[in-house]
Amino acid sequence: MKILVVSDTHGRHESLRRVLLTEEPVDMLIHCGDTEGGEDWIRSHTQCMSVPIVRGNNDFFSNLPPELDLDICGLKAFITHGHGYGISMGVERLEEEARDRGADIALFGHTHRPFIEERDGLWLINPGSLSYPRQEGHRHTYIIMTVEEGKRPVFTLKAVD
Ligand SMILES: [Mn+2]
Repeated sequence: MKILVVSDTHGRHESLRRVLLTEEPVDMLIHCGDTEGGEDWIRSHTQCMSVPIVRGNNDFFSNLPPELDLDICGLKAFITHGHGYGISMGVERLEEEARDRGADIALFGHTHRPFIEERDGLWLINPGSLSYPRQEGHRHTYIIMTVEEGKRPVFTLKAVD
């Protein structure tokens, strides 16, 4: 399975449009929150039928779910925006929650900085922001996650040119 993981688009879709042109077809598009009202645009501009999106701290009036636990090819993925776990201060509280849930992968956003790290069998993954990146260089980033039953997931960080 090829899964596109994005976050923090904040209603601006120029980069996401380019990512979809480059990466589709994908089997799943995961958005880790802060669509800022863009969820309808996103769902209608991808060919993908599976588009899990969680609510971010700027998604005030949405009825998106705050968090999701998904089974992806036998891997348990915990999806959250992350602001509820003090993610700007560090990943420790998120890591604890993900372990409590028995997750193999925690997907989050909020910091607008890409992050890929494996800690004792738990993957902590943040694709960064496709609209307002804050990491050095300020590139609009996303992650392609490749999963196959019984194999280790592969996470590739990519940037929009
Ligand atoms: Mn944000």
